[in-house]
Amino acid sequence: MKLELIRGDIANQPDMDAIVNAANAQLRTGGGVAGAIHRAAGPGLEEECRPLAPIQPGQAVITGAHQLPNKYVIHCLGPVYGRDKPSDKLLAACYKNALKLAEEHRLRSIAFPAISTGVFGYPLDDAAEVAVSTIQEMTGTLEHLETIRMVLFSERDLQAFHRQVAGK
Ligand code: AR6
Repeated sequence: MKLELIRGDIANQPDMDAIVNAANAQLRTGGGVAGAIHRAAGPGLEEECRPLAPIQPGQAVITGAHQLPNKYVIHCLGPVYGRDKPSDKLLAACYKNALKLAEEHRLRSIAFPAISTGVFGYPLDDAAEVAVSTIQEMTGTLEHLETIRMVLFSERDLQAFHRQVAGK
């Protein structure tokens, strides 16, 4: 399994089987990642999401990708930092549950944004530590996934993830 770190837009990852949405509990469009994904996917995505909502912090659900170039969108509800506790366990559960869904669907590639680090206020370095360590812990259980890509929005975010992978 290869862990890639890139700077980019989660809604523009055409070579990935699935992209992960940093969703809200109602699985509606919103700002940030959710806004970008729903805009690119078109209204069919929100329609497919409606009967699956609400979801709980740490939970993940899978839908089709509609007008996105991917096969699936996996929607995760990250913890609101300081409110949904324990935040680190709930954030780790997002990554674990998304990876489990990807495996169940025999996907070979998945791209994640830095869940909870925008509107939900999770400090970036701490979130990077949870994301990278959870992905590394799950590696042994992955049969189908070959590529896990973290798509970071800014250079600063990308560097925080690089530091985690380098163990610094
Ligand atoms: N591609 C990759 N990363 C992005 C993109 C993008 N297009 N846009 C923003 N980011 P957020 P959350 C980064 O707020 O904290 C929504 O309104 C962003 O800089 O999207 O889990 C939902 O409706 C940040 O580092 O997700 C929820 O209500 C990270 O992605 C709520 O926000 C996550 O930012 C979810 O909050």
